Amino acid sequence: MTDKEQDTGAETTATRSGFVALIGATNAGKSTLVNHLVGAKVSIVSHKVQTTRAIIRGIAIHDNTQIVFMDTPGIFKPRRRLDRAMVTSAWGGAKDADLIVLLIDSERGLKGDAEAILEALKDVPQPKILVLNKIDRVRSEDLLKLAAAANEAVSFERTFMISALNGSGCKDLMDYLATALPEGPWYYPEDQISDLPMRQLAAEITREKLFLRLHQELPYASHVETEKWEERKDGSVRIEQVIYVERDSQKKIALGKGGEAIKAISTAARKEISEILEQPVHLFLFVKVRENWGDDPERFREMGLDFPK
Ligand SMILES: Nc1nc2c(ncn2[C@@H]2O[C@H](COP(=O)(O)OP(=O)(O)OP(=O)(O)O)[C@@H](O)[C@H]2O)c(=O)[nH]1
Ligand SMILES: [Mg+2]
Repeated sequence: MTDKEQDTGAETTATRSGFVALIGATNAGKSTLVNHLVGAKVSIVSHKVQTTRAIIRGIAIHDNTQIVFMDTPGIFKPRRRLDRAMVTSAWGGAKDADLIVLLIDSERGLKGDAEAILEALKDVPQPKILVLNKIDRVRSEDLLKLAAAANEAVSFERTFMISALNGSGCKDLMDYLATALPEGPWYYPEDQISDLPMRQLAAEITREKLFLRLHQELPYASHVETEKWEERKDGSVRIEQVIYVERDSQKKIALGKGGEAIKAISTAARKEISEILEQPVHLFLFVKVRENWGDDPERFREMGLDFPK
């Protein structure tokens, strides 16, 4: 048996592996789907738009196939420099993939960004799969109409209708992807589920709590970095993170009255990081004003984004 093969008992089957890029408008449910398919939280999710900022790889094994999902930032009309970097990164993810999955929020349909993405997809050479998500929210007649309209615009290999939230239709999608990817050795060790270092995932989790708790412009004006990570003798870990905001007024909102907001964010983040690490966590959050972090190449590098000129 070579390392490309696995003993299934009855016969020897070659392994398969490959990269699947999930692209779509912001808020379509890409990160929710990746987490569901990987079976663990690797990418943060919120009800707000533009939650994911850089490509996150979530790794799943289905039968003898290792599927590396690339969760990408939602595609939308960029305004700020960070927006441009996010959208460029999303299309960059598509370039590197064996298969492209376009995720559409069926409730929103082709309105807005989805239509422009379909247009741009026409020039993408890889095989493309259409996935209509959030079917728990729409009538089946509407789904069929949407599937027909999207298939008219782009030639998709297959169409799936799923709910990333409750998992319906997801097994069919996985069955298909597992056989559609090419034969070859696995890219990652069997037990690896993400390529994100723990320090960065911990910063992302804090950013998710910030997105969930704070409103209006603040989530978009903020950025979280893990600055210190200290394993302690008693088995706990001490983590220090900095929340960067752009203005003093935003710092006040992030802290909240009597520190109420930052305390709630910190408690929620600590609980989740501790569950993932399976060890007690002491989390210290600091809010710093850095006026132009959105134009600072160093911050982009930290996020895993190229800095657009
Ligand atoms: N009802 C319903 N809600 C869903 C489903 N999938 C995702 N959502 C919700 O849609 C919202 C956006 O989900 P995300 O996974 O963050 O979407 P995204 O495409 O990664 O968004 P960006 O990272 O901003 O591009 C969240 O509130 C999810 O809970 C679904 O199948 N049904
Ligand atoms: Mg996302």
